[in-house]
Amino acid sequence: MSHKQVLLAVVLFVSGAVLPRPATATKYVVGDADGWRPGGDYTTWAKGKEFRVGDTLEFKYVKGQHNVLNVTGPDFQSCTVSTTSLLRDSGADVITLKAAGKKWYLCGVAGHCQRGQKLVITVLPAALAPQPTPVPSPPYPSPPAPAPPTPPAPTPVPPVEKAPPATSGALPTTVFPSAALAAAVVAVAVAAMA
Ligand SMILES: [Cu+2]
Repeated sequence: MSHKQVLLAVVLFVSGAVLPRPATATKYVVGDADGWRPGGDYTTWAKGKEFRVGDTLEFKYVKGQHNVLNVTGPDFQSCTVSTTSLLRDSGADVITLKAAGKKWYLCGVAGHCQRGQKLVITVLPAALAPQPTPVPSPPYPSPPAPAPPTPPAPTPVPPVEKAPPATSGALPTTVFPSAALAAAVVAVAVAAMA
């Protein structure tokens, strides 16, 4: 293998097998298919999820029927609608989590917060840069990485063979291609000169 081919093989292997996944922000749809509504269980929905700075929350609901307020912990507990709360009411409110810590959201429509339309989450700092070994040791061995495709072998260039020494006793029974080629070239050259 030439250096070029080795390099190509390494590039194919790296890009196909061990390239780390890019760290992307996660988009959470609050309540998933149920959306943002009274009677939703957003404590259960948030359970086990890892919210990080840079992730987004999307509150989906019928515009005009609900809204989204970003409130304090005490207001969250008491379902108090503060006039200074961040209000979103587009029906598809995307909120980017910009700082770590607890965040409290509720619907400001009368009675909805009391009926469970409230969400508290804990936002973690942004994920660190990709680690060299981000995967925890799995309980079972990982499947072997697929072998990189073998690039087609180049057409071998026959080395220029020197004519066997005239004193050689045993003459070859086969004619070397290069010898035949040389003979043909000589023949053509002679013909051209004639
Ligand atoms: Cu509501």
